Amino acid sequence: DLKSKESRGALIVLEGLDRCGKTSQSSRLVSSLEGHGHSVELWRFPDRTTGVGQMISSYLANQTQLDDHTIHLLFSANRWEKRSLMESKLRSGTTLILDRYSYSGVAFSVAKGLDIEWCKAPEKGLLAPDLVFYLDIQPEKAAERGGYGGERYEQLEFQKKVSQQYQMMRDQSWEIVDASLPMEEIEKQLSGLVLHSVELCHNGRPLSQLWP
Ligand code: 2DT
Repeated sequence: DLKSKESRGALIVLEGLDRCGKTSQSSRLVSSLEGHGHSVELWRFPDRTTGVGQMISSYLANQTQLDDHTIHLLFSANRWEKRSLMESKLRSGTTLILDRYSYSGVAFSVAKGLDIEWCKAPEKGLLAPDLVFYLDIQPEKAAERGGYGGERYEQLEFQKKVSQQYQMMRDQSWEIVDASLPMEEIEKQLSGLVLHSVELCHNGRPLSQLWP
């Protein structure tokens, strides 16, 4: 059951707007943890490799149109299809670094106008992260970084709405990181906190479920 006291890996989530740097930071974290001798994997959501993930990917590429509720549930289903593997990895002692998770699911859909409680409901029962980082950047600054790839949500006006939703959702447990700092500085902040969290999990911190 979820209360088992065996040594387990930590579930770490990185969230933020497009171009906030979370993808680079996720892979730096993996290297850093490996360097400390930990077993660690980098996962990202959406996971575009599954059947559901391919539907999401073509929606994001504007190749298909879907009702806002429908795509919301597909993003959630894409997490549910990975849930049992996620739990077994964690229980076997592997730490998982997630590039986006349920918070993206809620922030992006609520930014479109969907009801927040409706958006949160299908996430209930997924594994709760041990640590959530929010890489904080002004939408305008993120847009200046360039490299929006032309996917559906990569537009300044929409990113501003997503940013507001993240601000609404975040609580005291989140680690807010200034994403405009130099990469090395951010990396230092993140890896210190992650190593601490990994230690807590190894020492028996119980796994819990959304929404805590
Ligand atoms: P990437 O550019 O990081 O691949 O994200 N999104 C993501 C949602 O709308 N709901 C979700 O549940 C998740 C995980 C964020 C692709 C885009 O999909 C959005 C950006």
